[in-house]
Amino acid sequence: MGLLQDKKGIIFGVANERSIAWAIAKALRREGAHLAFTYANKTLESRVKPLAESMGSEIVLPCDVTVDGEIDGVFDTIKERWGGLDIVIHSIAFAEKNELKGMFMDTSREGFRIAMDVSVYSLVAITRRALPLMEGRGSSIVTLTYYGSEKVVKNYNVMGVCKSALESAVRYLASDIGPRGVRINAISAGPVKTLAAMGISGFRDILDVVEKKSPLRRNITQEDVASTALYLASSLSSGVTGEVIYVDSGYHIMGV
Ligand code: NAD
Ligand code: IMJ
Repeated sequence: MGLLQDKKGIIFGVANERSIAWAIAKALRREGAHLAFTYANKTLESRVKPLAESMGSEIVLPCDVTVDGEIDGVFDTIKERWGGLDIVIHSIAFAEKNELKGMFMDTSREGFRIAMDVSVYSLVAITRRALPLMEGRGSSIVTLTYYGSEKVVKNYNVMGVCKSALESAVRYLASDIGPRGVRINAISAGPVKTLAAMGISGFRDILDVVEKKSPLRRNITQEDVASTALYLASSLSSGVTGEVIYVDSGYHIMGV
């Protein structure tokens, strides 16, 4: 029997087969979970649907997280179809491309708002709606963060400020939902080549630095992240909440 036999989970943030969310979905499915998927827009619908169908998922729903009505629609459907929910994977981030270069101090008011809305507020909005379906069944919420929340990483700019807020939100949400038996944690993943890393100038150099300086002397893979997500989604982590767990080959522990 799998670690997640007959558990019900929803995955936010699959864009393609390279997405961290997709690797997590595969790991959860392997352990027996039934999964629902959401997609951000029409273009992604055609990418996400075949992936979801390839693992026998029957629930694939539109959800642009900047639209309250779409998040409502997702949880209305989950309530109707499943009546309850054990796992939420939040693997979403977005900043406008021009905000991910140059100086942080040049971040526009609108660029800041959009990045915070999509990358941080979405976790709050999702958690609030998921809670009634998740309480009292040992459920777990997992989100994704990055080292740029705590140290300055070139070009990460407003996303770094968003990830600081996201990690803090994980702690406040953990305090809110813990008494109702629901856990929430973040995985701080090392750099990995996905759509969200494409076209970022200097990304190759960052991968090289991690390979040279991290204790494990290698970059991480989506599967490394997925294994930790599986642990956080399952009862193996039943005493863990409000935490940020690093899956970064140990990179963040190093000084000079
Ligand atoms: P990805 O591009 O595959 O995933 C990002 C997802 O965010 C996409 O599926 C996209 O559709 C979704 N998204 C963006 N705007 C949205 C909106 N308005 N509504 C709904 N969904 C929206 O890239 P990824 O690397 O798998 O990123 C997943 C998570 O992992 C992000 O939170 C990212 O910050 C985090 N992360 C990535 C890395 C890395 O190096 N790739 C490292 C650490 C953390
Ligand atoms: C992103 C930008 C700058 C430096 C970066 C990254 N480094 C890493 C990332 C060093 C590892 C990837 N990452 C951790 C992210 O959270 C990416 C978020 C992101 C990426 C894009 C690219 C395309 C776009 N908007 C984006 N918004 C958020 O238009």
